Amino acid sequence: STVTDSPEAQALFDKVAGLDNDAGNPRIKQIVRRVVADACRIIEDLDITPSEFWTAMSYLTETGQKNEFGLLMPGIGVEHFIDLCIDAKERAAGLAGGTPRTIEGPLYVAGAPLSKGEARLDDDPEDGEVLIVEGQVTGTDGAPLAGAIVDVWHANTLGNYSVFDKSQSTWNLRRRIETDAEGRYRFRSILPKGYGCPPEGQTQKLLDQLGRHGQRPAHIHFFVSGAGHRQLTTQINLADDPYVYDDFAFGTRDGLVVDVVRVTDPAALAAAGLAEPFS
Ligand code: MBD
Ligand code: FE
Repeated sequence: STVTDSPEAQALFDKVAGLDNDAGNPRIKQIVRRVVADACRIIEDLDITPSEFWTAMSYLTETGQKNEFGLLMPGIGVEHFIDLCIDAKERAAGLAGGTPRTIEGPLYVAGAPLSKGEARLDDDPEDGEVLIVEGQVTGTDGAPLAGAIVDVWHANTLGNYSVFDKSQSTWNLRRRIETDAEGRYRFRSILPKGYGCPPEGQTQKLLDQLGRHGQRPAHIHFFVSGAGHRQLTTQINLADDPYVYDDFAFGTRDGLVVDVVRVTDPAALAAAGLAEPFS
């Protein structure tokens, strides 16, 4: 028998979670009871020493100080695990189909400039390749969705995101685009580079201990929302990136890998209506 399962420990967990009072929030009590009991079971099972315990406390304290919890969770697969849970729930509810969802990540900022049909995302001049993306939003039934909002954000050519990277303008590479009557949208931007964890950060420090890298492939994030529809959180991952199937955040999924088609022939550009890429 284990210490964790002893009446004394179980009574301790109940008391910790306030199960002997009528105040507070029942959901929080349920979660805290479980988190504390499971953490204590780990301490017992893995024979965690006081020294290891305090090392972990320092690690977590510094993770908060450096604002890296949002990066650590995808790095340890927890954010992707939430995708798997949502997938399973939707399957069970008969809600199959549509573009796969994948992780949001820690770098979304609400309130990007909104435009109709198309947008140009690159506010800051950069020595990047011009990128044109176009698409059509439909329901899972395939019917086009007019007036849907495509909220898009991605990194610059150094793999950095505006707002978090203070050297960029506030909304650089972040926009919301409302789909047209056929559910279509398009945008002009620059081809992003993949993101890498800060080399001196807490997430990378843990990844080093696991013998892992902290790189993501080049990718573009999307929230897609339309009246009467569930919001989609997804990304496209660029096929020619060496990390496309080796993402430290486990965000690459079947159906979300896209080829970059490089167009250099002026005639082909004109034929595609891109001789003068829109602004
Ligand atoms: C990113 O750009 C990202 O999308 C995720 C999930 C984690 C870190 C950086
Ligand atoms: Fe990202």
